[in-house]
Amino acid sequence: MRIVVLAGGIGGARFLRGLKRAVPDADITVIGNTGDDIHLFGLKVCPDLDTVMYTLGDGIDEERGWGRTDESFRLKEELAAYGVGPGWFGLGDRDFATHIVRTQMLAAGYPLSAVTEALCDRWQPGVRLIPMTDDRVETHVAVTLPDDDPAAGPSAGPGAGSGAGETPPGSGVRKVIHFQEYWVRLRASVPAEAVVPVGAEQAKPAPGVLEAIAAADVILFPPSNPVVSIGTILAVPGIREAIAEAGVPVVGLSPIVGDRPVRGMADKVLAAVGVESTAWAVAEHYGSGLLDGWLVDTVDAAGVERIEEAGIRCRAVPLMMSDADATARMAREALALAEEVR
Ligand code: GDP
Ligand code: FO1
Ligand code: CA
Repeated sequence: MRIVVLAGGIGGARFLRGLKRAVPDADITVIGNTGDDIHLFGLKVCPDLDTVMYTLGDGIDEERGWGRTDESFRLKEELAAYGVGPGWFGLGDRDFATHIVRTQMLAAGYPLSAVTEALCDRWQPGVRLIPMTDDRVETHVAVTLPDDDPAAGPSAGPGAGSGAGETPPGSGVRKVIHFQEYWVRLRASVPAEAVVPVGAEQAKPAPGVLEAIAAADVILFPPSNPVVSIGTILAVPGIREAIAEAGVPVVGLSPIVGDRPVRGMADKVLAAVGVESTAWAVAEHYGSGLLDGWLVDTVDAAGVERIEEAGIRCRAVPLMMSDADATARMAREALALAEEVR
């Protein structure tokens, strides 16, 4: 069975581990989100691709869910001693090696998809991992920073000037910042006013992406972030259309359980696109034009009828990826629902 999975970081990676366990002989292609990518210290960092690669290659720090096992942060400390930041992003010593190899290969002219394949030669994730695009796409978030935020700049605060385009003191400073700064430094502590996948409109699907979708027997949306993970992948022109036209079941699993994200702050970015933090609102956001089936957690069983009325076949099953067996059961449920709608 050929399965295509659109994946972000932790939610996507953990689901994939369960999927591999549920169907060991499946041919799995993962289309990875690269909107979270960031350039730091001259290096190209691809958090979601690395999270999938390390998780499936047994190199992930299980507790954090990102970065390497047995990690240390001595290089980061040395950079900080030179006053070189950002200090808020935890690049570990072992992880740095991945970014150095990636950046070197990109500088030598290899596209990101080829670099990712080379990195996966080491990690043997047991799936084909393809970035959504080889082009640069960066998710940015529009926010109003409090006047006392270090990034608010000199125009903020009492006594600050009020030149053209500046925000009056006391009302905060409107800025567009990188997604990682919003997520990691600010911990989504201010509302996301807009989420923009910068560069997506001009991006082309990476080689193999459209081909894998066209050849798939089933397409799965794991419980990844619907806005900044799966939403960003779908924003690359051609990918959404290819999925809708593939003519095979498309089944998703809700990352929202009991009206909250299981982990992280997906509710903040859902609000930015006008979507409530509920399992059914996320299903309706994808829509019946894209989704054939949707799994919600048993605690959200009351919403099943509403989702089915929207033209999406829905089942309520346990959706907590608490261990490998529970996650494999989720994967089996997703594939069973795919057979029901086929
Ligand atoms: P990120 O890039 O690391 O944020 O990871 P993803 O986008 O792939 O997934 C993030 C989403 O995974 C969050 O919105 C979580 O709610 C969801 N998630 C994490 N663990 C679980 C779980 O055990 N069950 C479900 N249903 N969702 C989960
Ligand atoms: N997430 C954090 O919350 N704090 C970090 O310092 C951090 C560092 C980091 C380094 C490499 C990497 O691959 C991922 C890292 N992440 C970190 C996770 C990641 O950037 C985000 O949680 C996701 O992209 C959110 O979707
Ligand atoms: Ca991510």
